[in-house]
Amino acid sequence: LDSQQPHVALIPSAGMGHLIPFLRLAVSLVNHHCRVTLITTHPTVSHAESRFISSFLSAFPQITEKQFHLLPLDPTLSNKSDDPFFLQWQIIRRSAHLLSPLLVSSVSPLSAVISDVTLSSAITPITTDLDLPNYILFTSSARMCSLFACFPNCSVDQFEDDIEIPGLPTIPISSIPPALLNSKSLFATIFLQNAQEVMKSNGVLINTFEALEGDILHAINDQKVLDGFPPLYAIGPFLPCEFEKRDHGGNSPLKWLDDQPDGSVVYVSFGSRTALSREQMKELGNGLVSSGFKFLWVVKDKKVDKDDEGSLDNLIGNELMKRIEDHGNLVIKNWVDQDEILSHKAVGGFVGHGGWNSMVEAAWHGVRLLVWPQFGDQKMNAETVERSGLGIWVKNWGWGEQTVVKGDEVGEKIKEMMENNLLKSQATLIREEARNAVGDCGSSERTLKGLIQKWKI
Ligand code: BUP
Repeated sequence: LDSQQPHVALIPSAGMGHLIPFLRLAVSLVNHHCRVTLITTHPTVSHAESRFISSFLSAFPQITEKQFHLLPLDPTLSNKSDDPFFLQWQIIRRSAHLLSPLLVSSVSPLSAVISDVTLSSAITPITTDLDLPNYILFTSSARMCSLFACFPNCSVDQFEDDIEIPGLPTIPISSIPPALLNSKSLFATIFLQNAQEVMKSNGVLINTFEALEGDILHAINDQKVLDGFPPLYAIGPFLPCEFEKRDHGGNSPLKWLDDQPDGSVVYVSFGSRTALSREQMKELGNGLVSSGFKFLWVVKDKKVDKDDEGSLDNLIGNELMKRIEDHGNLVIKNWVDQDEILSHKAVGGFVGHGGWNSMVEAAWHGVRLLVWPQFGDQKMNAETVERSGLGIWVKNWGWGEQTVVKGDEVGEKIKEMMENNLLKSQATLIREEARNAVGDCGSSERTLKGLIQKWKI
């Protein structure tokens, strides 16, 4: 074994928005000559997670898999959330003590453990006990990280005004993830514990880059936001990889995209765990048709793919479905290769929920955005996207479960996004900056190399 070769263990959390960045980070570490151990949780919540893990492991036989068999859910928590992914985070946290033997029995000793931020307060005691360098992957924007850093100093129950973030613009109360507004909620309790514990970590890695969130990265790293916050390593964009490609059995949307004029198509997807209400789905469909732009719409009906079995006609209704198809549009209800779509020259705009991975993917491909936040960190992500000039969002559209936005309004906003030439040129510029960031002398590449250097014995 090369004694100079760092060995890194990765511990992802549940949900594609958490797994995908870990797998992409793993590939990047391998490309930078690190040895990688991936901790895989069993069972997973969704089919998509299992499929990605197995295709990843067959593409990278040099990566060691350590299977982490989870305990059952603490029965007292089963009524605390209706989100199976959030409950799985609790299961992983509860099972964390079972990780110790997986982290010590490695063939070569570990140089670093990188775990998802949703698990940090459960994992830090384990890494401390084993005397292992402990890093966190913050699976959201730097903007959200600024709230995370300040959260222990905020008195949640007094959240009435905008939240002061030292060194940065304030965060409007309306953008704070609703679950954080009740200090007694399980989500707020865990968020707080993670924010406290992260202070003991050796560093925080994040999928963002200078041109997208430079001011926020500097404010955090200059200790303006919070004195003593660990170094924040911006090493994005994380690049989509070959192992993620899927055989569509001849049904790839690419064939349809190939027939559309350059930059003419609106791609619509609300991520892997957001199902819009039936009513909102109909309004969105009407809005898309009324925008006059061609669209490719990925529909989801249930939070977890295993439960999502209804037919498209049932979901959208025959009448709307017919109008959509008569106008020559495409609606899909399966997992698509989002990277393949965003990189297609026919795609000109993206209507998305503000999931951070998707936002960074849009930046990577220079596709302008209409962000429509549904829950969690998504309004904060939308704000950061708007500030960068990559997209727009409508602040008064409210959270997903609270309001139904009318089709006409949606159609108008889509038109505004697609017809805005400033957004278009800014998106092209950000694409270039994203590529510079991970290029040979780019900021993210230098940061990652410096970090790996620290891990060498
Ligand atoms: Br759906 C879907 N194909 O069909 P986000 C998603 N993705 O490649 P989320 C596909 O999943 P959280 C599909 O490219 C991105 O990498 C997409 O992550 C990919 O949102 C990932 O964008 C989705 O962060 O997770 O899934 O809602 O809210 O936890 O960030």
